[in-house]
Amino acid sequence: MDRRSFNRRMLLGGAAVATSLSAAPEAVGTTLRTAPAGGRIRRIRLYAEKLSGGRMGYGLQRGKATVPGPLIELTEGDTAYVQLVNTMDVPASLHVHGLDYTIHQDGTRWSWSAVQPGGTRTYVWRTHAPGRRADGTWREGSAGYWHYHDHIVGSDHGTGGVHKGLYGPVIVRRAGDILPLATHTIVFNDTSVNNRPPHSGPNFQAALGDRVEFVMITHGDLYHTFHMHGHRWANNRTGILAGPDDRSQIIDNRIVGPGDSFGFQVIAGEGVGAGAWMYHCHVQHHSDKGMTGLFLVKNPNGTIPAYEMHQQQTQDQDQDDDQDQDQGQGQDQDQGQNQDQE
Ligand SMILES: [Cu+2]
Repeated sequence: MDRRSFNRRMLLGGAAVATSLSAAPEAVGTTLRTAPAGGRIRRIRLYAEKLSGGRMGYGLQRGKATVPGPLIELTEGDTAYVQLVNTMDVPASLHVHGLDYTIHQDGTRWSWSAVQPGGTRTYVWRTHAPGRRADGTWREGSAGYWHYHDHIVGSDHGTGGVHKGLYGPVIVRRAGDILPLATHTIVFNDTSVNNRPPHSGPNFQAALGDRVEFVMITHGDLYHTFHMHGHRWANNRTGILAGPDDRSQIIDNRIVGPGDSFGFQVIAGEGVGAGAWMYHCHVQHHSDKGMTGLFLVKNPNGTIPAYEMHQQQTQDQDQDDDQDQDQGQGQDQDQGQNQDQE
């Protein structure tokens, strides 16, 4: 063995040893995927549809609407042409937070940007990178965890549409942002999570060590505190520390109110291991009412410590509660928020 290959082997061996000391390492040699440069044109069609149980939802295909609606993922510099097809018998719209749009894309009755029953309308959402203004001040970029929702159904503020499920997540990334393996959306809407029956999740599955992203949105009339067990994140734009000098506060609980949205990434089970990790609203009478779900982190052999107890408890509650058969029993309900909208 020559000197050079010897050194390389030592380096690789050293890295492997160092990594194995942490409980849930990302794979050695894994190259993190990052957001590409922006500037793309994205064409997305969204269908607004009536769903069972009095719900309404947005979907990427006719007959496939979900609550929450599909994730729309952009990079700063991208432009999205979002065509809304209203299959319902009432006017509806699309109003987005955080992005750039003209008054004619506002999605309100006053801006004439609602969509009549059976009609379609294309909303143009633009995004921009940060930069210096002509006056020397710094202009923020569009990057962030945002959301869209109806602004028409039931009232001039879309109170009925939002209440019934017409909402969804938007992520605008900055070029170079770290991309997760999966993204899940949690919406506190009054005392429901994602308009589901109480005590029925949604639950989200991951393998130990996966990089998982959560988008957390709040709607309705109530304030909440979002808490996740066993995991923490940085209270900044990405939820990730930029480096050793990043002074962002590290939290595992965040107060949220109607119209709020934020997001973060975790390494599933990092430092704590696999398990049925709860997330819930920490306002006690909200969590007791069922604003709770599970982040199911699997061991390599597929086991999820403490999951059996939760399943048993859920069955007990299902027998106690009035039976809402509409949305199933809430187990393994990954909302599948990882679609590609190309
Ligand atoms: Cu709450």
